[in-house]
Amino acid sequence: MARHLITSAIPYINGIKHLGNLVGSQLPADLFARYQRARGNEVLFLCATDEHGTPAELAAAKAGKPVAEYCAEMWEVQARIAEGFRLSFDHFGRSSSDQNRKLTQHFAARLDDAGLIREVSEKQMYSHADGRFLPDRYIEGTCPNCGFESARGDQCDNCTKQLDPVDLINPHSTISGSTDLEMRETKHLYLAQSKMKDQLEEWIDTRDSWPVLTTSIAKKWLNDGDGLQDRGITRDLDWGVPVMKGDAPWPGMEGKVFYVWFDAPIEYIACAQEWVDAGKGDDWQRWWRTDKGAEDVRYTQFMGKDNVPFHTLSFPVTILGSGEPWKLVDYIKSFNYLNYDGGQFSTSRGRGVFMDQALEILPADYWRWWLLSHAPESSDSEFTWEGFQQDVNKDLSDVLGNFISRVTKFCRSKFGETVPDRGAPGPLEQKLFKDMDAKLTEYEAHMDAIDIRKAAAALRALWVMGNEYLQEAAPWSTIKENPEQAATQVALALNLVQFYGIISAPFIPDAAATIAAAMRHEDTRWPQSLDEALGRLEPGHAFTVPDNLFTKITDDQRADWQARFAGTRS
Ligand code: B3M
Ligand code: ZN
Repeated sequence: MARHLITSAIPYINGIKHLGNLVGSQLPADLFARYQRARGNEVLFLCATDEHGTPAELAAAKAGKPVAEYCAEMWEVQARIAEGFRLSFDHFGRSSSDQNRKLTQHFAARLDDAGLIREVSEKQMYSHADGRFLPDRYIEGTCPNCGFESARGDQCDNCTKQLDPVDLINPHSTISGSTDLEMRETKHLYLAQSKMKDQLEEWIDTRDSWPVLTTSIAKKWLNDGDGLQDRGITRDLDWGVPVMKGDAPWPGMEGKVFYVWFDAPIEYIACAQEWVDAGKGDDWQRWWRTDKGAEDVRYTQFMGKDNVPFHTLSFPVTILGSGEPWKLVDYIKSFNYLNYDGGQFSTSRGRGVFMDQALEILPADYWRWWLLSHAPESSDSEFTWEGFQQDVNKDLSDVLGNFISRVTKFCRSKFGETVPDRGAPGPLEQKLFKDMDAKLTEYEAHMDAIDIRKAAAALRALWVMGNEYLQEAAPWSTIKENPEQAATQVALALNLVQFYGIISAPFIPDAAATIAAAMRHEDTRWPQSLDEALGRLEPGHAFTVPDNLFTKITDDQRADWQARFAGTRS
């Protein structure tokens, strides 16, 4: 039994995420976690909310609430929506937890002991109009690297370059819009990433199996000359992990907090502690400490491409620099962007479909199937309402749903609600077994490799094979001359229904559960072989006809939603 540690990038607390966020981290991570569990492997799947820094402060201010209260409420909201999408986290934590505060302060102390932290007295943007320093997202301006005009103080969304607020050209305050900014003296801690360059490069070079998207971004910032600059890891903010050296005060750092991107990835570890402290597990170290059993864990991270530099450079520096035996990531699955109807999804501009809205109009399986089968893996992909309607109706309703409905209803009308006796397979069945066997192997290989679109295509092909078989075998004709042959065909088709439920569960867990319940066979073990899987429902086994699994999206609905989501979310 293999052991899989799986983390999804932890979404910012500042509001409800859109479908582009979902498909770029939480949803593919859930697919992989469900698949590994189904294969009988041990899985720890963690996610949390990213609660510190300017995004949280700004959103709380906008909502007119104290930031701690705002975060607690939004955590509930995000947790409930995650359940709605059937995201099967073993724990959904919070980066503002005590566990993360302690661990973050611990890492800072270790890094300081290792000589990797230096104090820098620097000039920072101070806004007269706002009466405060302006870190990160409180400043926007033009990216010095690519010229993008709305680059933020910590990162350019256009070219993914990590920035410091002082790098921006024509900066202005995002609080007041004021350009009346002055450089003032303030002291901060810097993480000496540059000292770790060789060690980091060696580590990256031994990760030969990373996807191209991940490696290219990592290498780009490692080698572009100024890519691995030392970075400020503290901020002049109220909300965040107080800068302390372990338990001890850090002279000169009073009133400052760690930068959100310093403590956020540490939450991956703290979240495992939260999982234990919540009574859901009893040993987090065997997942995270290579001296305590984690050496045989395979650790996979999921994230959008803009998060890659922090996971390939900054966080590994934190871990490697600590000199402690923490588990490092084995595989980073990163994603391009999902666009929305000819533009970009945008949280700040409220453009696109947000997770709560999606669940209001359709069940989770519809979204899961479409998003995963169109995951932006090798390039950006686009959501359009026409495409969504067409693909969901075809794949889920015409192909899978229709097969299940025809088979179960036909059996009920001719043989009753039990699996009929099954004779020897004929040439048509032999051919089906052969084709399906090859396709199942292909499906598993793509799932193992986290090639999501290819996996979805293989799964769809398996559904199509069942339909084609039914069409050719035509038990509704066979039954007239050869009822025994028709019984054999129907018994096989019922087993296909059961089989589809099992292998489709990582993509569409609700439909899979409905199928298992209707077939009165809750045995969801992954197929040992095709033969074994297609023999699970024996003659005489009782079943029921499931309710219509997927209702088609009508043109009226589509037009309605298209109009409803054309503007911006208020
Ligand atoms: N919260 C960015 C995002 O939600 C950030 C990810 C942190 S992962 C440690 O896209
Ligand atoms: Zn840029």
